[in-house]
Amino acid sequence: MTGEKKRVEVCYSPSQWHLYKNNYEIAVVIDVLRATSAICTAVENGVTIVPVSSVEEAKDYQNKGYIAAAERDGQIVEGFDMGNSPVSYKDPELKGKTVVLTTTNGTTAINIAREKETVVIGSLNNLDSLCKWLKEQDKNILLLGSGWKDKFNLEDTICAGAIADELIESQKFFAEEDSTIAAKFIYRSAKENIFSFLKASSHRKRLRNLNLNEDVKYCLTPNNLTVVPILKGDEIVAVNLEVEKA
Ligand code: 3SL
Repeated sequence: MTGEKKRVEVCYSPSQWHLYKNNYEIAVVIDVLRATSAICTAVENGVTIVPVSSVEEAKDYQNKGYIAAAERDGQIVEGFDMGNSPVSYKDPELKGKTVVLTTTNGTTAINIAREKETVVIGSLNNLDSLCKWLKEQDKNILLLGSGWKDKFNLEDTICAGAIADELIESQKFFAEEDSTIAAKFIYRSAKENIFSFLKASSHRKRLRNLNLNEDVKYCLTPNNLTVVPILKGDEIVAVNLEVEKA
């Protein structure tokens, strides 16, 4: 540890990445509904995830014999057996396997962030263990919300605000951007009941219309997982919390 405070900031969507990206060693990619919640669930269950941006790339992997999962606009893409419902990644049959995954926003955000030295995956599900690990790193951190098709969304902002709040409160981090201050206050307003706070939000409505309310409840449950998933080459695997530093 240098003893010097490090910086933590929030970027609301991949479309703003170029405005925020400089001077951070760690990027945390967040897509609460549902990509990064699904990835955290998968990795905790011993599944390796290969995130790809397009359906075509996922198809190429599938043709080579990989298990491939694809979601667009909340639905499983035709020709794929899986999408990004977190619960589907709890299947004991998947343990020890690799799944190639593409989603509308989350996997693209991961691939945008991969220019950083370290990319880790955040969700409400792994909030506490992720914050604990981030506090141990002594690095500058950018929290990237995946948003919806390049727009701001509330759920990723709440999660980013929760992480920023915890890191700043530890006195090891500071923030200067208004995006971070706003995310922190949105989180503080939402934290007692995130599910009801998001009632009118666009993505909750979209998923409700697809009968995916149970997935939403799962994704909005803080700390039901302890994994910290990290991008290593093309694969997302679990950080070994006992020994690993970024
Ligand atoms: O945007 C994404 O990456 C998806 O998680 C969206 S959805 O929750 O499947 O609609």
